[in-house]
Amino acid sequence: MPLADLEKIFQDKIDAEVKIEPKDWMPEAYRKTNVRQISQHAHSEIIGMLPEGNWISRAPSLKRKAILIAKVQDEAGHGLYLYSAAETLGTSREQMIDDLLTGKAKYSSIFNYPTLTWADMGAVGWLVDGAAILNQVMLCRTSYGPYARAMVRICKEESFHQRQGFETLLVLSKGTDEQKAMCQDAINRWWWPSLMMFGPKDSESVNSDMSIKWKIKRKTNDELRQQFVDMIAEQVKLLGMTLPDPNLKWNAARNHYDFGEINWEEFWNVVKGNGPCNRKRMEARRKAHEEGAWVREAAMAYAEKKKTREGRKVA
Ligand code: BYC
Repeated sequence: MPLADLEKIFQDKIDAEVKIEPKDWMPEAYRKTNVRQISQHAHSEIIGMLPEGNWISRAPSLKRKAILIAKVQDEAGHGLYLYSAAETLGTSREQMIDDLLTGKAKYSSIFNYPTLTWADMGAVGWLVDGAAILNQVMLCRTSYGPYARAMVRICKEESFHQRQGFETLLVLSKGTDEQKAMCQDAINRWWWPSLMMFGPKDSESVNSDMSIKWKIKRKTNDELRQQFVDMIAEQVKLLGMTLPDPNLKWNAARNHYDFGEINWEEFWNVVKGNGPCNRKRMEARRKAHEEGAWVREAAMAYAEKKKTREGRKVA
């Protein structure tokens, strides 16, 4: 069939809200964009375990420790569903992981900031998972079937994560003066990096036009960021805390909150590998990969053995 016809069938499906499945014809650029976004998303889930993993051994009670372990374990699961979704596009897990370890693939800028106090566990859950969830609710309707289906379960788990973060901060916000100050300090440090999670301004977002046309993204970076600001500006009042932005103000004419300018220089600096924890995160990831080599080898040897045994039974 001529290429133009294949492209028309593909775009008609997208326009009619029919999901694209692994064996369907798709433009090479659609495949590549999905591999890029899904694998970067998977890497973010895996690297995202590190800032919170930092607090498992120091959680203030057994209950808090159990909750945090469950959350971090969920993030590992999310990474694995997402690697599997990307594999359906014809890339291998080894390739994706190699791209991460050699610095070719990105992961979310947010995980390059340090988690300094227990309140950071609350702020990460409330703000970071809160930002992630807005983006991911939209991705439940993304046009690539395996990605959309992975997101449904991920969103259910993320909404629990966000609530546990908010509850952690709520307890601190009703505590001693020191705990209140710790809560405010964590919000101050995580607010601006959370806004950066949504990516560059629409006018600077190189991938958005095609991704919106192909319904990989259903909302733009700025639309989601505004939705997040509107949501958090209200929720922060319940904590009796403030957001560190003197320009945050309700705008009745727009029916949205106005907010101050993001430090884009900081954002690009972190994306390029020069954030406060980029090197540390990659070192930890490389170490874990090397130390896990024997597990991968053992799993492969077991799979081979099982295949040979089953082959013998059939013979
Ligand atoms: N950080 O054209 P644009 C979680 C890059 S984890 C780093 O707008 P796009 C959690 C972008 O990749 C959830 N890089 O891109 C886990 C592009 O560069 P390339 C993470 C960023 O793809 C553990 C360039 O900038 N969520 O919840 O159309 C514990 C231009 O940008 C960032 C996802 O991964 C950034 N923040 O839109 C707790 C969601 N932003 O690739 C919580 C899935 C942009 O061309 N991803 N860049 O070299 C997406 O929805 C989209 O990829 C983005 C960016 C909205 C992030």
